[in-house]
Amino acid sequence: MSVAKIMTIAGSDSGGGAGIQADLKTIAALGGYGTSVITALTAQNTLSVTKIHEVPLDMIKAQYETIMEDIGADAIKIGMLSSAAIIKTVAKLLQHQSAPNVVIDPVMVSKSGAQLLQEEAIEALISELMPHCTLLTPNIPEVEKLVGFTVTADEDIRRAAMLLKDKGVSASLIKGGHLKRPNIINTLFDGSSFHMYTTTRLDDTYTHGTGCTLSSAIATFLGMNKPINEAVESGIQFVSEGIKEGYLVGNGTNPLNHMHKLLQYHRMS
Ligand code: PXL
Repeated sequence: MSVAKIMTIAGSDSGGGAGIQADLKTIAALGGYGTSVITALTAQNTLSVTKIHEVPLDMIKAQYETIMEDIGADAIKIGMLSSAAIIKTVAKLLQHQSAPNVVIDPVMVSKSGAQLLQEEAIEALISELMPHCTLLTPNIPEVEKLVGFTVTADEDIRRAAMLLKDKGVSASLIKGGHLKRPNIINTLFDGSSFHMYTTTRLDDTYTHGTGCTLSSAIATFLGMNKPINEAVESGIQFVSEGIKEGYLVGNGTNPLNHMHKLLQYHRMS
């Protein structure tokens, strides 16, 4: 049978809730075939990140090229990149093999507060990587760093999305979870029009891995040839359901359930 091939270029979360582990579970749960280019290892649980080890640049390149030479990719999700050198390496790889459907989650800080992208790498993210991006999925603190102004009102969100487009991003999904509003409003700018997705704010106990899961779900749907607005809507729904069925794992921010679509099987066992 044929299957959508989805590559994740991201960091490993040893605690299993975010990063590569969240991506591969999400891709599999949605019926895609996941491959991975690991950029960094984190020693991490639901409470904190205790250590980060970056993968050497030539090994990042080798993972990408080896996958592409044989398997290929219908979509690529990009998460934690850690340093400017890794960003430049990944940008060069994308440029060389003009990849389709590139979803970039501009990961900067983990839920537990660890710095996953060095501050001085933000400039490289903007200039080197954003021009390759089909969809960028920043949260509010991330978009503020990328555009350089405070984002609170709807008009700030629209202004930020248009500025991101000027910087080379085809489309952006600005996630409104950090804004102090009763509901969460996520705003998609598809390059010409705005689409708003309003969801109920759920208990934030089960939110470790939500950003990674959302971007890999959207990449999977794009790889399956869904139009961008449907991919985003289905991705948001997938994350909301995952939070509702979250796992009682660890003593910090618990992971969402990436496998909630398979609960019918779990409940039979
Ligand atoms: O949520 C951002 C993120 C991305 N990548 C890795 C992470 C996290 C958050 O914990 O661990 C590897």
